[in-house]
Amino acid sequence: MEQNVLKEEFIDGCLELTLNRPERLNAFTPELHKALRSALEKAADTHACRVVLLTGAGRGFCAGQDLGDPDSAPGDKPRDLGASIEQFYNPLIRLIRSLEKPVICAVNGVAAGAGANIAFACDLVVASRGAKFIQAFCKIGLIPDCGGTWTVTHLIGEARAKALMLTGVPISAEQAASWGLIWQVFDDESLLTEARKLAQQFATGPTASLAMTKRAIHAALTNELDQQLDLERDLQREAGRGGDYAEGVAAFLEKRAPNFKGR
Ligand code: T3D
Repeated sequence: MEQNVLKEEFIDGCLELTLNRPERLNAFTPELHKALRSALEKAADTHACRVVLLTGAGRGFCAGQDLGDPDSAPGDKPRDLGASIEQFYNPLIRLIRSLEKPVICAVNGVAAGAGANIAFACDLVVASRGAKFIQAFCKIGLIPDCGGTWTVTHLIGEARAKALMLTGVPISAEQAASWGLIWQVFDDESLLTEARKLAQQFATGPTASLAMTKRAIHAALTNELDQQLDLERDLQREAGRGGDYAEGVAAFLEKRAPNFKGR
């Protein structure tokens, strides 16, 4: 079994997770899936963890499923890919989306197949100028997974989603940002520093209300305006009962920085 396929570092409220199979462009094996799942579950259960930062080791972010993994290769009897999605990829995307703290993805290089769509499932995606995004699935006779057909279509619309997914054409980080697929592009050397700055902002932020904002934005993708207005009322009520609201207002009135506890 490979060692250390996921690097985990907890610094000042931020759990930094680095996919660590650089020789395979951080492609997913069952071991990597299990390690990432367990780290994210721990993040969910740990109040002191206020933000997660996901990135990749080496020159790539993630090339999706490891196509050379002996358990993944098509054999005489076709492997049940639906089972792989059910066991690994879908729970991962659900975990990222439902995590009650921001998940930042720092895409440090190529993001292909599931690697691209895992990035798009995160809350804030920043990328290095040299990164590219590839819906590689069509090149190997598969369909886009990890919620990509949903996320990408919502983010950039049907025409562009179809073009990316039916052709597998790579797009640059700049193009992804200009289309609204990701948040910001940084020079390769400064990506991690900038992503960590963003993480520090969240690590001292009003985590509970940020989680509610995340929930409301997700709900907006399917709600009618009336439902959304009701949801905002309910979540604002909840936010107003939290200690961070009282602290935020006190800090404003006292002209000082707030000391949010994330509650
Ligand atoms: O199976 C299931 O469970 C269902 C779920 C599927 C989800 C999926 O993600 S399906 C899509 C899988 N991913 C791909 O199809 C992408 C395959 N990779 C590529 O197309 C290219 O590697 C890239 C475009 C990502 C990067 O190209 P390039 O030229 O920068 O690098 P490279 O030389 O192709 O790759 C470097 C090494 O990484 C190379 O190994 P080597 O020759 O140096 O020993 C290459 O084989 C390896 N590598 C890259 N991607 C994968 C991989 N090894 C295993 N699996 C990979 N996905």
